[in-house]
Amino acid sequence: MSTTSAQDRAGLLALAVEAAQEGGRVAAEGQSGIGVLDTKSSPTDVVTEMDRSVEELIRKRIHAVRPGDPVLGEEGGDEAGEGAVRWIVDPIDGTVNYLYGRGEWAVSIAAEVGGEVVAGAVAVPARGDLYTAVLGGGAFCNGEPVRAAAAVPLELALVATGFGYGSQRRAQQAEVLRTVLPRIRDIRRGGSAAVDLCELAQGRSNAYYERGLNPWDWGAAALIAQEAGARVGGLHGAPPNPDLIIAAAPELFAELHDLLAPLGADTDAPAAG
Ligand code: 2AM
Ligand code: CA
Repeated sequence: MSTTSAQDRAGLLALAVEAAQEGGRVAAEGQSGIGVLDTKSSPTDVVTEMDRSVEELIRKRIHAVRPGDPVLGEEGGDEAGEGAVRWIVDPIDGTVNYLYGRGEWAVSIAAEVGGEVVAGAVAVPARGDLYTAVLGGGAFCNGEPVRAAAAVPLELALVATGFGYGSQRRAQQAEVLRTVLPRIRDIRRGGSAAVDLCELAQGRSNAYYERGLNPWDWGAAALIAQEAGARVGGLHGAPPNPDLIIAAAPELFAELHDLLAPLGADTDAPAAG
């Protein structure tokens, strides 16, 4: 386990929570304005602008307390620093939901030490929910402990997933789903990877898988799911990675893994023509 003490991790979590909640407040205030802004900027530009400014605000918050720490963010990229903690930030996860005035979007902040995430906070402002975890300390929603659902047979599993933005990737994801859908209870497509993993952590689904995520999408929420008792990983024993992430109670993880691996769930469709 990490070299950080429980006290260190609690301190890092407190900063992650403060920054996620402040970022969430600002983003939530901005959401209602989308669509009624001047005609020069498209709604997509407005969301991109909000992503940027919320990430900037989060970087400032973190650096006010820990000036030397590097930050990896979806918008601002990998910013170097001498500090021992690397912060992994997704200012708005679920941007399409955000754009359409839907509630399923999150601000996600993880603190990583020596390559291992030791604290994570995911704020879901539209619902007023805050998910938190520190490594080895369990997972919480609004301060109450949460647990992932116990394993069920695959045919009884409610499985959350998401689809990429590119057409070739989506074609392959539809192919995979053609085999998966008849074998499970049902599919949910929420639109935010961070929320999907947090809901798995509180038993609102049985499993989750998705291709094409980046570390900021899963950083905080994967720790929350893991601390809630879920196994979170890639194919063939790999850690979560952009090719594929799977999360579920361990026995169901194995079953879903063995279904997905031969289907090429970690690949894209060949180019047409
Ligand atoms: P985003 O809202 O920050 O873009 C939707 O299935 C989930 O996957 C969201 O968490 C979304 O993050 C993420 N996602 C899907 N495709 C992506 C891509 N091509 N680049 C970045 N994030 C992606
Ligand atoms: Ca994201």
